[in-house]
Amino acid sequence: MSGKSKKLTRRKFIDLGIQGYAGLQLASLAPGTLLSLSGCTLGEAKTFHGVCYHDCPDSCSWKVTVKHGVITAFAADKNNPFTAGKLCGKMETFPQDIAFHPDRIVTPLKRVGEKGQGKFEEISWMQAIREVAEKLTASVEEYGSESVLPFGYMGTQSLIQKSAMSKRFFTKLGASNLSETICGAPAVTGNLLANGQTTGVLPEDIVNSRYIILWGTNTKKSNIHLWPFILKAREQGAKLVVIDPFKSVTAMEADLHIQPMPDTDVALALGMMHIIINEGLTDNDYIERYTLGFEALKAHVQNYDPASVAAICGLEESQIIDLAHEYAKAKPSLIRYLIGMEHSHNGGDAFRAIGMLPSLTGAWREHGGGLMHFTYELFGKALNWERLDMHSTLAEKETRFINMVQLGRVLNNRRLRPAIKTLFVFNANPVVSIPNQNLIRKGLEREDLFTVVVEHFITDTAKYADYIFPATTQLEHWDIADSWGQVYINLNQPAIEPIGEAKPNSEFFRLLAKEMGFTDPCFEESDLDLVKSVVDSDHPYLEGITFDYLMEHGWAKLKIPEPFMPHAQGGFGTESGKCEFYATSLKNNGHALPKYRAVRYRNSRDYPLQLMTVKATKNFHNSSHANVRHLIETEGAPTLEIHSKDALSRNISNGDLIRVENRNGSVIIKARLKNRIRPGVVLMPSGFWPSHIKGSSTANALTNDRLTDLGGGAAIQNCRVQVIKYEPEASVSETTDTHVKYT
Ligand SMILES: Nc1nc2c(c(=O)[nH]1)N[C@H]1C(S)=C(S)[C@@H](COP(=O)(O)OP(=O)(O)OC[C@H]3O[C@@H](n4cnc5c(=O)[nH]c(N)nc54)[C@H](O)[C@@H]3O)O[C@H]1N2
Ligand SMILES: Nc1nc2c(c(=O)[nH]1)N[C@H]1C(S)=C(S)[C@@H](COP(=O)(O)OP(=O)(O)OC[C@H]3O[C@@H](n4cnc5c(=O)[nH]c(N)nc54)[C@H](O)[C@@H]3O)O[C@H]1N2
Ligand code: SF4
Ligand SMILES: [Mo]
Repeated sequence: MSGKSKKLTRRKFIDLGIQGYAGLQLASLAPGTLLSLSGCTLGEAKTFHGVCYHDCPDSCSWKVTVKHGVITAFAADKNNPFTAGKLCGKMETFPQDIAFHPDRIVTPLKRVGEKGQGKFEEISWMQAIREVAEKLTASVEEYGSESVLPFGYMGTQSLIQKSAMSKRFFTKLGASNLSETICGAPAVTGNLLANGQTTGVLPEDIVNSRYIILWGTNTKKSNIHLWPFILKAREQGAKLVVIDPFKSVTAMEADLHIQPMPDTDVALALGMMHIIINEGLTDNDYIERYTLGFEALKAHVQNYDPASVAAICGLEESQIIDLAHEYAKAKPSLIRYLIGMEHSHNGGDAFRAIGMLPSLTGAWREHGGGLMHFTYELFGKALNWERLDMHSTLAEKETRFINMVQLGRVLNNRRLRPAIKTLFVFNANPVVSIPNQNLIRKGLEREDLFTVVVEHFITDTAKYADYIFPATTQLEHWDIADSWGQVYINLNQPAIEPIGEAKPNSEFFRLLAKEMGFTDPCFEESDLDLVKSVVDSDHPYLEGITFDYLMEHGWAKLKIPEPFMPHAQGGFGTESGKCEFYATSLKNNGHALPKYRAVRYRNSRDYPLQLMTVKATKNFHNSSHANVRHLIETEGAPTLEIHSKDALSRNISNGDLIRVENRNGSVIIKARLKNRIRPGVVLMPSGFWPSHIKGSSTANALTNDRLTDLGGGAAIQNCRVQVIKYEPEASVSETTDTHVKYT
């Protein structure tokens, strides 16, 4: 970044910020200096309520104490029983790591270099908004409003800054819609087909379970606040089973780890059904009353005998038989799934088939028995969503949907009518997080593409922007959060003034709406108005949970009648009200019953290994925090898990630098031979920023934008690669910006 801010230099601002956070040198700094940082009045220490903004099932509550405009304490809210007094390691030092990060963007920026080069100059908000509005207006006039694509995702999942104003803006503009499919779409679609809702057993009720299967979810890393409840269940005698092709930190703790080949879970579930049905381990009364299509399912699973399933999954027959017996006989038995295995070709049907198991055994009848998936539908019922997005008052026409998984393909598709000419990226870092990194970069390089990014940092995506606008963090703005993994609603109060000239996402869209001449009153609503409107609902789950209540307490548990046993007596959300083993609506496209479909790979001789790229990092959250030095150091350089058999045949030893490659790209990384993965499969963490890595490519440089069987999700894991020992003279450029050291 070049140039100076008109007020404070960026460097000085950050210095002040860090001193401010540490709460040091209060005596030696004139109060006025600190005031200029925070704008807060002098006086007593004040504590503010807040909530973690990450796309995480836990949505932890926190408290921020500010004195003399300086943050003096930042910690988990000890009163919230789910947060239980602890944020995860990556969030404990959030204020200094993110809000006061020395690379934080503090003014709007305009590109002066080549696209992707990352050269910008500072520009005032007024001027930048004016220029963006002019370009947008001209482009919409020439190419139509659907040539505009908003690529906004879950960088913050709190409701106001996620999409409240942006949704209004893009609806009014008539832009293309983004299908938000990178996370959850196949899992939800699969579960909905079977059960009509994803809400099952509530997280805290897992303590009542006596047989717990964590199926394709790495709880100890990705859902850490559920773990203590699992430990409690184990203290009371529960057996813990983990089903995961990788020996994750969670699998290491299990009583039983079942390690199938990736993307074969649907076959495993159908194989379990084969045994449960044929051996009469079913709850026939439950099936009779509350399910549909049992006879069709019974006939179908005859194809999934233990021998066939063992061959598909790469397991022993006895493992499948024992698992089916134990699961069907244990009471209460619970299956916990979340996201992991949805990123595969068979992902949707895997979620559907597994979601049927509790209805076969009648597990739903027990408190703590059944299926645990998402909780967001409870908030869907309780909160006032219509007021939030105002869609019905703003939409003038139906506009097309663009699948976010295929961003690279879409940006490079010259036959698309209209082609994407303007791209807004906010709450997202697609160059890192979306499949086919190199195709996305190629699309972002297009000279005729106008790209606007709203961010905290110049990410590997923001480097391609024509304009970047500085966004506030959760410490600096109002918000309110629902959750997809628990049942607490949280208020987020701003604790400090925005750093530099940062503004909330909502304000960016308000200013742009004004400049575009959008006069609808809903663009005038403040963030505080929006927060209040969300809880303006008389749903019984919100009884007594008002804005005033949240101002005082910060969070509240939804008033859900207890014990919550949603399907003890049926009550499924499907059209029939039953658990549907057979989906009549899909009769004509071959999807009426869940089915294993083998994927055929081209060039499998050249690329014989199956690559899994998962969120295996403890210290990053997707790509967030992957630019925080101490977290990078704690995490260490990314490694490729490879079985010693596959390594040996390639003359690769533990710690060797290797090149992982396929037709999409190549990644230079170190080998790790811990045999936590099966032969034939390799695993690499996603989340690292390409610009920090030798070779400038990370996991998604190898992945395909192939879609899943259901829900239009990303079949990221159906990816084949070859692995070779890295020869430094190979034609891979090295970056100078290397934070991750290979020593
Ligand atoms: N290979 C592979 N790829 C994957 C996955 C995988 O398992 N393997 N997992 C996928 C999954 S499940 C998900 S959810 C996606 C996540 O993908 P993304 O949603 O793109 O998540 P992040 O990469 O963390 O990027 C979020 C960005 O939002 C920014 N941000 C945070 N708060 C704000 C704010 O208030 N305003 C603005 N304007 N910006 C903000 C952060 O700085 C960050 O750069 O990744 C997916 N990608
Ligand atoms: N530390 C940390 N926590 C996070 C995140 C993060 O980036 N870092 N991201 C957050 C987000 S956005 C999400 S969506 C959640 C996701 O949380 P999870 O549901 O736990 O999903 P993943 O982390 O994608 O994968 C979980 C496990 O699924 C396994 N898996 C992959 N493919 C298959 C398969 O075909 N079959 C089976 N049985 N298992 C498979 C992987 O090996 C992995 O160990 O975590 C959230 N929490
Ligand atoms: S990332 Fe998840 S576990 Fe960590 S503080 Fe945020 S909500 Fe809690
Ligand atoms: Mo996700």
